[in-house]
Amino acid sequence: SHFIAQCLIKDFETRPSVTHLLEHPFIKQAHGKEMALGQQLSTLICEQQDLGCKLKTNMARSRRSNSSHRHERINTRKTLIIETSPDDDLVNLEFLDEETIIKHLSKRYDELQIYTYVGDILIALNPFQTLSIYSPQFSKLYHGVKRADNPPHIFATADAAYQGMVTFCKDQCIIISGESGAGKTESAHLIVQHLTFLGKANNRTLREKILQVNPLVEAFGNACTAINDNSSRFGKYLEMKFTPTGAVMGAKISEYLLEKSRVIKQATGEKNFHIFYYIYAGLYHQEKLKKYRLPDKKPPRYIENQHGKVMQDIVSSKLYKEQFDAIQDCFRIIGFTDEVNSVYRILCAILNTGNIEFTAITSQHQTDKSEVIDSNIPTSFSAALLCIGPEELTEALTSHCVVTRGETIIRTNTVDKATDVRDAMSKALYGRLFSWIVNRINALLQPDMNICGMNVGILDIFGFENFKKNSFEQLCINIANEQIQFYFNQHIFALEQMEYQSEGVDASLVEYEDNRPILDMFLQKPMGLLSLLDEESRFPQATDQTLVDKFEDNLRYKYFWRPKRFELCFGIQHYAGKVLYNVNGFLEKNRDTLPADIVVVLRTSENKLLQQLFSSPLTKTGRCQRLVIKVVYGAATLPRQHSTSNNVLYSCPSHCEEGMMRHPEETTNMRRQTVASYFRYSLMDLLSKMVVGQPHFVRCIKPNDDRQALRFFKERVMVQLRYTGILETVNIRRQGYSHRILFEEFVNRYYYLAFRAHQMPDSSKENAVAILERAKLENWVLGKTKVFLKYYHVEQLNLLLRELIARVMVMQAYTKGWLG
Ligand code: AOV
Ligand code: MG
Repeated sequence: SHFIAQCLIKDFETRPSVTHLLEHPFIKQAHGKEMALGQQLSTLICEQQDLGCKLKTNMARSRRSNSSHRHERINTRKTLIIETSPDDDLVNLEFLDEETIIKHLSKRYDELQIYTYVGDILIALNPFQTLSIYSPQFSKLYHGVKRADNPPHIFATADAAYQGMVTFCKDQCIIISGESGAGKTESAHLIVQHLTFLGKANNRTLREKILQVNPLVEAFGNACTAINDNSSRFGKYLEMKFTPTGAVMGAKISEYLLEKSRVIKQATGEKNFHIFYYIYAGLYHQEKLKKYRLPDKKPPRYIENQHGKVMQDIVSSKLYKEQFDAIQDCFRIIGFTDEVNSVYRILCAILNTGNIEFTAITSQHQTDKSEVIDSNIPTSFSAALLCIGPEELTEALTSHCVVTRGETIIRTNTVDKATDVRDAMSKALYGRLFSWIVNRINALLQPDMNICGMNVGILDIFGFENFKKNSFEQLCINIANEQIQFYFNQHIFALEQMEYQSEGVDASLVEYEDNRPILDMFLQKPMGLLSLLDEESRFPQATDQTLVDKFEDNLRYKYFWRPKRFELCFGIQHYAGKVLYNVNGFLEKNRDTLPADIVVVLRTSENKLLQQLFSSPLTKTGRCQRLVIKVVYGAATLPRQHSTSNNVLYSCPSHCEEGMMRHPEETTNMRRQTVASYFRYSLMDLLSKMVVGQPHFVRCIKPNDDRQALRFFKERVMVQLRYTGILETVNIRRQGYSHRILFEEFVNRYYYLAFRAHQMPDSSKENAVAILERAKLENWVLGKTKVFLKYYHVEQLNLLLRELIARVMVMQAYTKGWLG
């Protein structure tokens, strides 16, 4: 309906008034989707008027001119020039080697062309400066046109996903990868921006709500690191839901593995999650610090920069204050109610909890007892904000219950133990609050369940990290990146080449770096690194030393090394480079225990939100059955008949069979969940979501480490191109056939191009050939059961189909005298 409307619009261009046509029966009857089409048409007419007919006519004329170089002024105020160039797609380069690719990317970067295609994959170089190429005019420019008509752009990728979804009623998935600071999160924002533009037929409020989701979630999940001032400290999969006619109708976020340890401690030069600074600065300026029981002379310890910065830095920051206002707006627009007050109370309670300090009590009989210092002020503040008793909280922090032979004994905590309990409580509060916010957003943006819609998923995870000191968090982040790289390889290389062989198609094979052995080393059971970590975490006597020894004794892989026998570190040769990990704290971080005594106290809270957070274990209810995992891993994108034993298949973690996943911190009688096992589950859950959609890849590249505009460091880019396999990708896109469609599906989709509507031809090979010939495509081949197409063929076919249908509709409209 969208393109019929577009076509009609073109026809209406010369007519003075068109609005009466909205009421016309043709518009109302088309496809039985009366209102959708009517609204669509009305929106397009408004857009048309906005843009000015002249511009549109010029653009259409320019497109018709079919020149590869064209100049267009699309913004009268800024006079921006849009120009296509032969190196927009690296596949078109005559000579192909690393040097040539770098030379072209560098030249393009100098000209601020940060985007380049490799066939259907988009390379995005981080510009490290604000570019004026993301305005609504650009959204219009990249809407529903042939890709080669415009220079490469992130909007074109979003548009391809949207068009793919609407045309074939198939879910889509945009996978954004790249190292930390390469521009994944910015790209994800731009994709959401363009998708809300494309799907705007429905309602404005919803659009505004969806646009607030990323800023809100990122205030809680992003933080300043040594590499990126706005680094994602969690993985995010945002699904935008659309009606069958392409109107946006809701959204859903899934979050993965928030780096909770950041709440209690940050590495040198790094900061806590953004929200803590926003709230402190915001409340300071509103003179509400007292209400939330926060100190006004010195910032709370968790956000006090231990590295030389002072209170003034936080409260005088205009940015923090403005962000606080912006976050309040986000909450309001998305539809949060008074709950926001409880969110602030919990955040402030966490800050107060961090200020609780302990001292040892030494008496004749006991040396392992601790008490709270400073007349309990932070403790009582924290307790007041959490609506729990201060004595109960103090008791839960400084002692714990042990049940032996049916008898409950109370044992005291040492200062170290009490400090650990305090920090565990802060982490648990923050982690659960974050999950609650995500769940609440999902409830508020849930689409109408009666409409069977489709979605475009956007994956933005934490990028590959290699700091001076790398810990358990970096290990998890880097394993997740290995997994995404593996998925890319599977999709681009492995599956394609397996199909050439099984279908008897003669196409040269491309060699690529398979990172499956590294993933095996991490994920295999029972001898993979994560399993060994879990095993060691179950021994109370285990130490960092025994852990790293265990790794060294069992991991016989060339990707693993130990620099020196007695040092508490090990190295991994990841797909993206060597990383040295320090095992200090690995076991504790993996166990991530929250003492039952704290849960018991928090459950007594009178605060409704807190009751919700702790009333029952938070669960992820992903049904993670063996079958799902089998499909997820490796065999995922293969058609069923090719699901051979060659594909990677990892066994499902035992807990998945229960159909639910407990939060790892929860202490139970069952065998306790560790962060590693939860992480493994999260990866599977993420993949199971991704593989149902048609993937689109965006590969973000960081041109320099100084975060400077217009600085292109050849060596730095070369490394990223190498480990992401760009040269091989160019090769396979040039030589290969990225689309393989069964004859039956092909004929069903495109028969209209060669047959009459009522003919309903057989889904035979011959009919597929008839369509291909009629469409005048070149360079396709036939397999035993499938048509093998180049990446650009599908776009050509779809455009032909759209044009044909539109022409027929307009002709019908004329024949019936509606437009005459
Ligand atoms: P990341 O998501 O890949 O890192 P970001 O998307 O946060 O990286 O980008 C880092 C910074 O680069 C941003 O804060 C912007 O300043 C700049 N940037 C990136 N893309 C653009 C763009 N298209 N236009 C202008 N500036 C841009 V991490 O989350 O750390 O893996 O964990
Ligand atoms: Mg990010």
